[in-house]
Amino acid sequence: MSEVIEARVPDLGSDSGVPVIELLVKVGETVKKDQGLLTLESDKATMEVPSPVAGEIVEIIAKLGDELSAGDLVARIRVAAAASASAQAPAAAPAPAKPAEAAKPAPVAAAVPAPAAKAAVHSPDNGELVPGKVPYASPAVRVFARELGVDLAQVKGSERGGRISKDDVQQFVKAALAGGAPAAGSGSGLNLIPWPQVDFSKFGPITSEPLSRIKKLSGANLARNWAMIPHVTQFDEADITEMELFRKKLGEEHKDVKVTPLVFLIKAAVAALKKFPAFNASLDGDNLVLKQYFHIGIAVDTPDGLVVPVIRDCDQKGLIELSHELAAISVKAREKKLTGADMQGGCFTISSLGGIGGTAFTPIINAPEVAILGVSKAQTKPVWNGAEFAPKLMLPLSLSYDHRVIDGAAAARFTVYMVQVLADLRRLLV
Ligand code: CAO
Repeated sequence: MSEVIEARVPDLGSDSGVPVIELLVKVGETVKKDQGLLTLESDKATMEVPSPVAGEIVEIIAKLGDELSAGDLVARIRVAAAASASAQAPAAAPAPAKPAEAAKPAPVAAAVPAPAAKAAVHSPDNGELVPGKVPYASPAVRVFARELGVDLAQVKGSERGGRISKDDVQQFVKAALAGGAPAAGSGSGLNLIPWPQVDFSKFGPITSEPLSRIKKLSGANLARNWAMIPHVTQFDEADITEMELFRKKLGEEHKDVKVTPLVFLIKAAVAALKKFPAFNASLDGDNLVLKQYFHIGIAVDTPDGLVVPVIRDCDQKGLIELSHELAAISVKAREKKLTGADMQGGCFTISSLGGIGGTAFTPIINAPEVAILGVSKAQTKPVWNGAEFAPKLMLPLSLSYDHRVIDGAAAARFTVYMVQVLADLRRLLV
């Protein structure tokens, strides 16, 4: 019977966990020795974890978003017959037998990377190559392509074995800009003209500073989401006059935490997500993945840029518990202590600029979510009640939604429902 090998993360040269940004193989797939299994991306480098042997993927343990460190288990690989003998060579040291594994029929050996395996982890700076990946390109080239927004699947590699070089990516971009790339006229690609190159110092004194890491990361995400998702924004206003009285009362009763309108918005959003499940969904090719959990992302403004930590299971939490969690994640965000895990798994995002001002805005959807709620500053306005104008505290809501998934009528119903809930919180009990 063929042997099953454990592929583990090699020495990353750092103690902290590095997030998995890409899974490069599937269960059942045949891999070559040294073929990339997954990609890790730290703030300094992108690295692939190579397969220690040629064989078939039996199980993939690591998931997208996991933070991995040296020695963590990535996958189990059944060694190809020809490679079986070499897999028992010293580089694939036998695993300390765990009782459960010892009972399994196939012998399991851990391919704990020998020191030499470290060379298979590449940073964008050293330009080394990991073979066997489709699209076949080095981490450095993939980082380069990602920065330019180039889909490597569309680029033809000119190097041996169809490997894509940096030059191939540059040629692809040049051809696209000249209108000659496959993208032009084919309905794919943006076919944009180049970004204006301006020497601003010709017009007056300037200074220049690098964008923060958060701005660079969030900027790339925002640009992709804005370009790829057909956004429509639906506006409405909620009468929160009574909600405000209740909020102030709660604030007096709970002096240890600040209760802001945002926690009421979280509860109203959860109620609307329950009533309109298409908003609690993500597109996966031609499928819509409907989530049965209610994790809400909150856009938090920090000196370094925008981050979106996620509050989990908001359907199971009350206003005070949510207020404590909101305070905790805001502090964590501003102290730069959020981990990758804190920002994953969101279903729907709320971006509240209400504490600052403004009447409305068009928030950008936080993909793969399909909708985001923007909240502006509540103002007292005269509202006609059928007999007279009465002063009411009105809260402006701006719901951006992915029109591929959500129709305009559904978006209008969603916001109308949120408005009803916020105007009369008893609806949360219905
Ligand atoms: N209307 C009127 N007042 C509001 C309000 C609203 N919609 N929302 C909050 N307020 C009030 C609060 O009640 C609080 O008043 P007091 O100081 O008198 O108690 C004040 O504004 C400040 O609130 P806050 O900002 O501290 O708290 P919050 O819960 O509303 O928001 C947080 C928390 C972390 C979301 C917020 O601080 C933040 O970072 N917002 C910016 C998000 C952002 O940048 N979005 C843009 C995304 S698109 O680029």
